[in-house]
Amino acid sequence: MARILFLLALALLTGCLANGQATEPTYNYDETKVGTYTLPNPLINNKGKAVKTQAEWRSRRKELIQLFAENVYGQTPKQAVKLRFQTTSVDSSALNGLAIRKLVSIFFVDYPQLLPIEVLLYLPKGRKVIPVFLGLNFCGNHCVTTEADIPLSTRWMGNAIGEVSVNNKATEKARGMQERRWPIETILRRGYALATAYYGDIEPDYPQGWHSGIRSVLGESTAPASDTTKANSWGAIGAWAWGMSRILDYLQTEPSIDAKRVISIGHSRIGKAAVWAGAQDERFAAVIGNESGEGGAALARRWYGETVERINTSFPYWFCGRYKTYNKRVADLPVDQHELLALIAPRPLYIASADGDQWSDPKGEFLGAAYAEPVYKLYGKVGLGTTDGRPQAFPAVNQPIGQTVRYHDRSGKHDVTDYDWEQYLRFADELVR
Ligand code: GTR
Repeated sequence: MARILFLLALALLTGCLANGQATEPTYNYDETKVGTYTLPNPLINNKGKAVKTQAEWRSRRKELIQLFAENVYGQTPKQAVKLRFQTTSVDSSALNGLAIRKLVSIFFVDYPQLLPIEVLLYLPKGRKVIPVFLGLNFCGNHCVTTEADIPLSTRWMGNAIGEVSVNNKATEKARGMQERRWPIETILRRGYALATAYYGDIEPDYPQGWHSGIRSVLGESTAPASDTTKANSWGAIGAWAWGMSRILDYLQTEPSIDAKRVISIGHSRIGKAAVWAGAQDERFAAVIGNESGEGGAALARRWYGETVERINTSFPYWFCGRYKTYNKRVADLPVDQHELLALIAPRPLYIASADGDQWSDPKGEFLGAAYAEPVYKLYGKVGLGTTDGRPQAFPAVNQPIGQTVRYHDRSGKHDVTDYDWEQYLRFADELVR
């Protein structure tokens, strides 16, 4: 009996430690345990002064970006990087004649040791000046379509993806694996282009991945491998966001693309990057964060689903070192995620959750979007909209709400579905065209 109890205690203890939990859980699914919190006001500047005009917001905006850089994502290097765009293939009759398909390599001229970002671009045939959805993908360009002549990515891939990658390399089985998440033909038929690239081209998603990514040559993380705990060094999310801006640099040179209508889109960890990219880089005309969760749209102070402590434990290399110091004192963070979303204003923003994805905290994502409202108002825009000056009620599933800022809580699991895309296309038709 004593032996059984001992083994049970050991199992519980090691189980907890394996989950990164020392004494208490680092996530919460109990709404009654969320507690109370006070959010920082995006319209009070660092000196405590109220921000009342658009001109004052321009300065406040810079302060907020700096606060997110110093405390959450790390500093994005400001220096310009020389790029060379090389078109490696053009198929003027892709997808059974629906599309022109281009493969373009983005080379880093001054860093020949880095492999290029490989961009896959689908343009609807017969259209000029086309708005575009730009989103990174999780498993290589060969995953988003079954078109057999797209080269299989040779970059590092997570083995967790299953048989589709072996020894951290993609296999032929991966072709089209995430096709369902990228309804390319629908997107093209609606008059949009799609640009995508593997996020691992910018930085492979594992703790030492930065050694072969952009952070090995740019920014503070060129310091020793302990870099991810260095206060301001940028993390992987910052790198992926930076990479999105470099793809936008390329899109600006592509004559058939309407570079003033490039929509930053991303799911989950890539959703965090898509929002941070859109917040910093105002060339993005609109932003879509699909189930971006903790470190994305979800309020950090709302202790629900994944928490700051949990994400910093599981994925320390995604964020800057200082973020970890808030693990047990989230209330001391000088920012919260509604202010990240406010940085998108006055541009259109779509935040989406799924009711089967409580890890991302749907309500926290909704409130993140709702509390960005005052900044949209400063621009004479209605964001998500309010009732008696307060956020409106959390909507029922599959009930999109809002105006310049939109939100839905889809039924189903953590994913990107046709339902999500239908809302994004409608949003783009109404607000980006
Ligand atoms: C989870 C992580 C989330 C989200 C997700 C994903 O493990 O905790 O924040 O990023 O991965 O990217 O699918």
